[in-house]
Amino acid sequence: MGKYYFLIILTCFVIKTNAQREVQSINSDWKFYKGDVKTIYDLGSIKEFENINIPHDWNSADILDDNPGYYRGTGIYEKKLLFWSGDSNKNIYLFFEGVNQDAEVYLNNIKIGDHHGGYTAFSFEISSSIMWDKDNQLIVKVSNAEDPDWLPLSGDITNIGGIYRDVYIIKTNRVHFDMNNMASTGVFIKTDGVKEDKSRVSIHGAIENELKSDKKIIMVHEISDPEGLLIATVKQVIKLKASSKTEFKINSDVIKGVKLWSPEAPNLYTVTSKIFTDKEAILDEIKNPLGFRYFSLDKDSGFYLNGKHCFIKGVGRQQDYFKIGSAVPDEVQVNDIKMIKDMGCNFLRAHFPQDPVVWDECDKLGIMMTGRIPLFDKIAYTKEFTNNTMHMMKEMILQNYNHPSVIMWEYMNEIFGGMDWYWPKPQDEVHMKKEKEEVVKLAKVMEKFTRETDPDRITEQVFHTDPTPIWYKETGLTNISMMNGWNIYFGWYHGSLQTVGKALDEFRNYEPSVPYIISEFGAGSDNRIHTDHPTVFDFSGEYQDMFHKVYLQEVAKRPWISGMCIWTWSDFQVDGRNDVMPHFNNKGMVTADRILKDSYFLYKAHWNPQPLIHIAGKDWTHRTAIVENGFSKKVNIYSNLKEVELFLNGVTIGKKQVENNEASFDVAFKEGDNIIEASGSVNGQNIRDVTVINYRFQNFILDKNFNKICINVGQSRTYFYDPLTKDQWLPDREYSIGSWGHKNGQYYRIWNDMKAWQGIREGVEYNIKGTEIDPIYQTFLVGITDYQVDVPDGNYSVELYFTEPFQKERRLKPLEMTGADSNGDRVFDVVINNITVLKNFNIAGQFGVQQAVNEKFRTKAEKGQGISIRFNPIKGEAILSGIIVRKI
Ligand code: GCB
Ligand code: CA
Repeated sequence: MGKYYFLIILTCFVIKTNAQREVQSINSDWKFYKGDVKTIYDLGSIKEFENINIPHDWNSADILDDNPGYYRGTGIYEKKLLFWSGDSNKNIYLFFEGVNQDAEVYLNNIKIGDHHGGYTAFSFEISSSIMWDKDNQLIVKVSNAEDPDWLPLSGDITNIGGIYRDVYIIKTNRVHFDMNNMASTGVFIKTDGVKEDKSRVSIHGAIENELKSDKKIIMVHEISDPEGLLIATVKQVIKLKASSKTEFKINSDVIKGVKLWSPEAPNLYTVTSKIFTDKEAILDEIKNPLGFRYFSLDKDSGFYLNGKHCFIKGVGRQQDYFKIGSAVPDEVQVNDIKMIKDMGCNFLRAHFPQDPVVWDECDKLGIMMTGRIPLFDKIAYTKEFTNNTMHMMKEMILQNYNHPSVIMWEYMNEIFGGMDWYWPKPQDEVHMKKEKEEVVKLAKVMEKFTRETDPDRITEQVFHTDPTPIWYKETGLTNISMMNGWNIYFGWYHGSLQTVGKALDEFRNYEPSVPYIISEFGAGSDNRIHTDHPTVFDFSGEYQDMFHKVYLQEVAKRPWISGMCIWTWSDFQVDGRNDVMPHFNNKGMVTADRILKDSYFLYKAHWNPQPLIHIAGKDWTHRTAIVENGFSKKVNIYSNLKEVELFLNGVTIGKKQVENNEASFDVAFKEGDNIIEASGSVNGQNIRDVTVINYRFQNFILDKNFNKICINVGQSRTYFYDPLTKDQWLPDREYSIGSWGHKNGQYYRIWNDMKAWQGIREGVEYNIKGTEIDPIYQTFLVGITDYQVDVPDGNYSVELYFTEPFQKERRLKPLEMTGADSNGDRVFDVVINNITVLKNFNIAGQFGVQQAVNEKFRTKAEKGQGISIRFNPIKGEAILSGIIVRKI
């Protein structure tokens, strides 16, 4: 009964809306096969189809595993589609929001079309291939294999494979707005005269008549204000020729008193475009966003929106989420934009055109955008490559032309990076000359093309600063676009935090006549790592905050900087990255699963005027302090209030003035839970933040209370918290009587003369296979012979953590001080309390390189001698990464 009623209602609904276009997602119930077939007719032989839903990213697992690289090849998607013959008088389209990277689409074994480039939408008409009232077989053959003619050719991204954005079916009448203009809406909206309050909306586009006869139609565009009230209508009677496309261009009358679009007040108007028959039956209807705003740039004072100075506060974003890779649902993307807004940002940059839902949300929330195509590090010199680059730019512009959020188009990122970083050095002069010439040629083509395609937006290129930024100036690349973006990583990859200000000035002086934006800057952090002594590349949240504070200060002194765009919004997954979190770039303001980091709140305090109090270090909930009795430690509060008061376990510690959005208190922590509350008031409203920090005190002298100690051997500054075991790993130290530590051995400090952290950063950056706690293995002592832990008498378990960090070829280089012998060998015995527990231990030989190895032993401490661990070298020097001693 219920079902029957539902059917009737559904039918009525279909009949009623029949006149207009219908848009429906087809994301569910697909089949997927990772592999290729010879021809489309061989699909029947595939047995291993997997059931999946869209969005789908076939690399979400293999970019996180320990094997280098990820599947780059072909994948086949299949879906059954049923079309009702009642629709046979319609035009039916498939609309893909994004498939990475090449797609071939077949319906019932007929090739419908193909599309290249992973980040733009495309659509195909399928009407003539449909079998009505029957199952239709849709096949999408996707490839993410390297394609020398298509961007991106490089970059810090994963070239994932898959239908990773929504797929839709669109049904229209035979007469409809242009469905054949690069998956755009077919209607393009411009505004003029906004500045003078004489706004005029001009609308152009095309209408397709797929009837075999001429047709007279009435085209209407209704402009509604943010509340939905109709404020203007433009109308035109058009005679459409049979089977043809007719272009139109039409202006509204002057509209006065429009509400401007801005980040503070994103007044979003709508243009509803309709086609009627001359009998007033509706044939088609689409909606487009409209915003009234104008902007300009000044080389000395930055960016102006609607005549007012507007400092650009941005983040860069990838489409990525923890463990699901690029297959990010719309909801997550929308939440991202909301969180970005809440952080106080007014700008978004991405390395590639974002999902349509992102552009929409930016319109709604008032986030300005730069649309960018993924051209990184290098180019190809072919005509195809140039054409493809233009093609992608055009798709991006046409598909997103109407978004008021878009202020800028960008086409090259760090384009000389390829020859600066990857080519064998010394670089080959001929090759370099050629690369420079070709890049400049392409930049000029792209600049002209972008300006012609959209004369109303700013054009931008983005440069890198190390080691040879001068190439950008020498080649004239800095004098082509309307805005120069500089990716500044001083105090991270190179330079130091002391040189940030100088660097900002230096790159501006390359081309003082061109407006300047910091298009990227950032530092990584892993919320398992914390420290009281932040140092470059330690991946502590404390260093990340310190880094960002310096940038905020230096930028504030320079009015000519149009804005700063943090790299990056969230930690994101990239197969090839190593460091403390292999496969992640962790420069995010939030983690890959969207946990807010302290830096997020630092910016929020600076950029979002809503009252905020945040206790920095809140995510460092489980701490260990190496202390004798109690101890005192600074707690920083990020706030935009004038004054904050801090309470420890309900008792006030005092009030402090907030300076530079920060107040700092000395807190005498006790062992166990410490309830920290910060509070203040503004306009009679009480604002507070509260957290519980648990301290475990580790006495310096190991006494009868000793239970367990975890030592991150070879790491002298940072604490590491393992969320799985809840172990708190302490930094290593030199031995002193009654305590623990190494008697000898060298902290291995990574060697790389290009990097800021040369000789500072402890350990190596490699992915250690077979573990999640890479930072324990990545840091180690070389040349250790004695480690001593002065536990009281009793029975203990001793767990030793090892890895051979170096490939043989590095072990063979004496300069690298890996401690291997001249044959690259390293063999040693391990003796615990005079018992040899590991004989001829050869890590590389037995386990391979960069493998996590741990060995557990039992031992007895007697006569007040504690536990002594000896490493007797046989070939080369011994190496040790970590120790856990536990009472049993
Ligand atoms: C850059 C790139 C970006 C990287 C970033 C980094 O300059 O534009 O794609 O992810 O550096 O974190 O190294
Ligand atoms: Ca270690």
